[in-house]
Amino acid sequence: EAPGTEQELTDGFHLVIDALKLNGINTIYNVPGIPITDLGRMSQAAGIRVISFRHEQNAGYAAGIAGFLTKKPGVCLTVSAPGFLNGLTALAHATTNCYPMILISGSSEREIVDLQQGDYEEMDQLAIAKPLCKAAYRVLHAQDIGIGLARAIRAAVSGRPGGVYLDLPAKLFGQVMNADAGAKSLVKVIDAAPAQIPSPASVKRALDVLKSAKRPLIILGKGAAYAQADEEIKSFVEKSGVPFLPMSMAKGLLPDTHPQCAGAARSTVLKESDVVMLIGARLNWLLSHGKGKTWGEAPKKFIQVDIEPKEMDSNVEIVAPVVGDIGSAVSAFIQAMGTGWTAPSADWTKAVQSKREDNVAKMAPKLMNNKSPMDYHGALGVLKNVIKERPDAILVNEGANTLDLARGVIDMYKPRKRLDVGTWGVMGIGMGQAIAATLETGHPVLAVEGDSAFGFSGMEVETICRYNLPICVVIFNNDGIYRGTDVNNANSDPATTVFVKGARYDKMMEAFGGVGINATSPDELKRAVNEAMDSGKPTLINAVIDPAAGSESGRIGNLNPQSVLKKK
Ligand code: OXT
Ligand code: ADP
Ligand code: MG
Repeated sequence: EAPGTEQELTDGFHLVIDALKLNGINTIYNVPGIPITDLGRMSQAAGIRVISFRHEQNAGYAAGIAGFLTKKPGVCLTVSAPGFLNGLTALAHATTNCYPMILISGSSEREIVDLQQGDYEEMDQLAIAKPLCKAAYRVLHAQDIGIGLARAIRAAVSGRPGGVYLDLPAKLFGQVMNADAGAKSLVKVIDAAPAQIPSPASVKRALDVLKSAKRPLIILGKGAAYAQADEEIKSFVEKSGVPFLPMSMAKGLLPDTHPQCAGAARSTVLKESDVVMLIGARLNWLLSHGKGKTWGEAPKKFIQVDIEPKEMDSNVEIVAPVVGDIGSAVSAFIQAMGTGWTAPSADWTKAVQSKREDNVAKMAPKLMNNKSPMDYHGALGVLKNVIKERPDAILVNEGANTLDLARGVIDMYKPRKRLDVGTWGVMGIGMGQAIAATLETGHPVLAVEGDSAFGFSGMEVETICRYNLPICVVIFNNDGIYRGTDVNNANSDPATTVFVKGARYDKMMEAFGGVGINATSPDELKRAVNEAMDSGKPTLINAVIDPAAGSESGRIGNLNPQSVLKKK
C-alpha cells in the first residue's frame, strides 16, 4: 500500500465497547479472566464503569437489579464455562423476575467445542443458556457485533423484560475490520421498549368490572414498580379510592403509611374482596395462585394489567385482561374514569382501615422492646426508624425470618427502594443488589441480611470496601438458618441448620478496611446504623439475635413437605 492509504482499523474489543456506549450502557458488572480481561480493561479506559466482583453470581445479581432500577439492561460480563455457569443463575433469576439483563460471556472456539476436543474451558454455552433466558445469541463476525448487541438489548427490555445471553467467542475480540465500516455496523436501538397501548375495549371492560365491585382491591406488583409510571399509578389509586396491597418490591409506590394501604390487613383484603385488580403482579405462589383458603369463600373477579398476554388466565380466570404497558394502561384508566367516579363504600374502606390499625397497634409494643440479645422485632423497630428518617435510602433484604419480618415492619415511602429475594425467594442477592443499587441511583443502601443469607455473597464486602460504597450491612445473626438452636443427636456434627455460634461477621468488614460493629441491643444497633448511614462508610454490623427467636422458614413454613415417619 502507498503511504497514507493504510486503513484505520478497529477490532472486536472496540466494537463491543463502542456498541455498548452507543446504546447508553455505561456500567459493566464483571469478573475478569480469559478471554475477557482486556475487554474489561479497555472498557474502563473508554469511560465505562467496570465493577469487578469476587464471584460472577453476585455480578449477575447486580446486573439484574440494575435493570430493574433503570429499565435499561444491566450487563454482566463473565469468562467461559465456570464463570458463565456462575453467572447463569443470576440470568435465570433475572428472567424469572422480569428484570432486563444481558449476560455477555466469552467462550471457547466453536471448531473445538463442537467437536468436543477439550478446549480450555470448553462448553456449549449458547445451548445451555437458551432454556434459562428470554433469548440467546452468538456473534461470530466482528461486523455483526452491532446487530448482535442491538438484538440483545431489544430482547431484554421489550415486552416482558428478562435475561438475554450473548455469546462472544474469544476469537471475535481480535478480529479486525475497517474502522469506518465498523462504526457503520453499529446499531443504536430506537425505542427499545415501545409503549404497548391497551385496547380501549379492554380498558372499559376493566373499569366496568371495578365499578361493579362492592369490596374492590388493587394489588401492585414489582412490574408496577419497574414501569416507572409512579405519578400515574398514584393518581389512579387515589382517584379510585380503592384499598391497595403492595407486593414486597412494590412497597413504596405509594407510601406504606398511605390511608388506602392495606399491607397490614393482607389476609382480610385477600379473603374479603370481591374484585381484584392486579397491576404488574402475577398470581403465582406468592398470591396462592389466586385460589384456596387465602382467598376466602366468596366468588372473586380478577382484572389483570400486564404486558405479557400469556400471563392472563395462568392460574384462574381473568374476567378483564388488560394487555399493555402499565404506564399506558393506568393513564387510559385515569382518562376513562372521567370526573364521575364513585369511591368504594365506606363500609369496606373503614373495615380495611380498622383491621390495619389493629395489626399496627398489635405490633407497636413489640418494636419498642429493648431485649438483649435482641429479638427480630426489637432490632427491626430500630431499622424502621432509620428508613423513616431516610426515605431515599435503598433497603436490600434477604433471609427467612429476617426477610419476612422486615418486610412487614419497615415501611417504605418511595418507589423502588425495597429490593429483595424476588419470585424465587433466592438467597445470595444481597451484596450484588446492594452494590448495584447505590451505583445506579447514588443513594445509600441498608442491607438487612440473615446470617445464612449473607453467607451466599459475603465475600463481596471486599468489593464494597474497594469501591468505598455507602452500604451498611446489618446481619441478623441468630447462629443459623431460621434458628440457631437445632441439635443433632446422631453424632458429633453440628445440626444441619446451625452455624458457628457467636460468630463475629463484623470482623470480616474490618479485614478490608471497612467499619465493623458488634451490636447486642437495640440501642447499640441504632447508634451504629445511624452513624453508618450518615457517614456513608462501608459498614457491617453484627446484630446479635436470640438464636431461639425465629421460626422454621419464616412465614412460609407451610411449604415444607412433612414426613409422616419422622421421629418426633
Ligand atoms: O393480615 P394478617 O393478619 O395475615 O397479617 C399479615 C399482615 O397483614 C401483617 N402486616 C403488618 N402488621 C402490622 N404492621 C405492619 N406494618 C404490617 N405489615 C404487614 O403481617 C402479616 C404478614 O404479612 P405479610 O408478610 O405481608 O404476609 P404473608 O402472609 O407472609 O405473605 C405471604 C407471602 C408468601 C407473600 C410472603 O410470606 C412472602 O413474600 N414471602 C417470601 C418468602 C421468601 O421468599 N422466603 C425466602 C426463602 S425461605 C428458604 O427457602 C430459605 N433458604 C433456602 C435457600 C434459598 N432460599 N435460596 C438458596 C439459593 N438456597 C437455599 C435458606 C438457606 S431461607 C434460608 C436462610 C434463612 O436463614 P437466615 O439466617 O438468612 O435468616 P433467619 O431466618 O433470620 O435465620
Ligand atoms: P410480584 O412478585 O411483585 O407480584 P411479579 O414479578 O410476579 O410481581 O409480576 C410482575 C409482572 O409485571 C410480570 O407479569 C410482568 O410481565 C409485568 N410487567 C413488567 N413490566 C411491565 C410493564 N412495563 N408493563 C406491564 N406489565 C409489566
Ligand atoms: Mg439466621
